[in-house]
Amino acid sequence: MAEVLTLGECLVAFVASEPGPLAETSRFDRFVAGAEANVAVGLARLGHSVDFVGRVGADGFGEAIRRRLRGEGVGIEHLVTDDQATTGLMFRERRHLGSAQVVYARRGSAGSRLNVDDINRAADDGLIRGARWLHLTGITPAISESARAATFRTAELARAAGLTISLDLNLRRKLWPDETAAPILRRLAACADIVLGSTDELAAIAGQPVGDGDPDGHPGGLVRAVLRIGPSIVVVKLGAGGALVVSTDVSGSTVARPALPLPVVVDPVGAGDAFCAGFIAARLEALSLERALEYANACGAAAAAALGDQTGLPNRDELAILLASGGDSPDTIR
Ligand code: KDG
Repeated sequence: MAEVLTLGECLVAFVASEPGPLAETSRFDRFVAGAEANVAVGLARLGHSVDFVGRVGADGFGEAIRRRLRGEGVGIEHLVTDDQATTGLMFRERRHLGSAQVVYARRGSAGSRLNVDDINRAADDGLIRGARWLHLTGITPAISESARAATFRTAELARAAGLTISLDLNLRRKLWPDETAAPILRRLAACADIVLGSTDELAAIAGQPVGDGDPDGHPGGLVRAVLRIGPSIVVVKLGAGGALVVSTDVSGSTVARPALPLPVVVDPVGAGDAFCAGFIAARLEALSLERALEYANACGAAAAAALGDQTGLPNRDELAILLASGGDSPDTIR
C-alpha cells in the first residue's frame, strides 16, 4: 500500500523537437505526460510511495506508459489496460514567443473511460484506506462524465478514510469552458484540504476577477474567497514570481517564497505538477509550509529546465543541491 494515491489520464506527449509553429514541425520527441502521472513520478523520485489509478489502451503507447511508471517505482496495479479504446495522445509545439499550441487526441481515449468501478476495485484492494494522501487535479473531471464521477467517488472515499486531499485546479480551457468547469471545480475544492492554482484558476473558481479588492496586487481577496469554499490551505502558484500559501490553521497568515532563478526555461509544461510533488513530499515529511514552498519551487524550476514533463523531476540528491544553491548552478555553490 502506498502513502499517496492519485488518478487520471496518463498520456503520451509528442513535443516538437525544435521551437517553431506546429504547422511547420515535422520532428517530435516522445514523452510520457499527464498531470497526475507527473506528480506521481515526482513523488516517487523523492522517495515517496505512490499508486496511480487509470486506464491505457492495449497498444504500444499504453505499454510505454506502463514501462515508464513501473520503472519510476509508481504502483500501477490499478492501471487498467482497456482494449476498447486507444491511449490518449497530445502534440505540442515549442515557442520562444507567445503561448505554445497543444493538440489533444484523447476524446474517447482509454484514459477517459476511467469510471467508478475502477475506483471501487482500487478501494476494495485497500488503496484508499492504506494511503495518507490523495492528489486530484481539475483535468480528470474534465475528460469525461465517467472520469468525473470517478474523481468525486475517490474524494468521497478518501474523506471518509481521513486522507489529506490536495486539488491542483489545472483548468484546461481546451477541455471545458470556465462556465462548465467552475461549479464542478468548486464542488471538488469543497472536498479538498489543500487547493493549488494560479491566480487566474483561483479567480475562475472563486467567481471573481484576479486582484479584486487587492490594490497592492496581493491575491489575498482571491485566496480568502477560495478558503470560504472549504479547503484549509490555498497555495498560489505565481510562476517566475514564486509562490505563496495561506492556511487557516496558522491564523490565516501568508507565507511567500521566491522562485528559483532560472536562466533558461527549456519547457515550462509540467512545472506545476513538479511544484505539487515537491509541496506534497514536504508535507508528508511534516515540514513547515515555508519549507514546502521551497521544495515546490525547486521541483518546479528543475522540471522547467528540461524538455518533457517528467525529465527534470529531481531525485533527493538533486533537490538537496537545488535547495542549498538557491538556484545557482552546482559549480557556483560554495
Ligand atoms: O500539467 C501538464 C499537463 O498539462 C500535461 O502533461 C498534459 O495532463 C495533461 C493535460 O491534460 O493537459
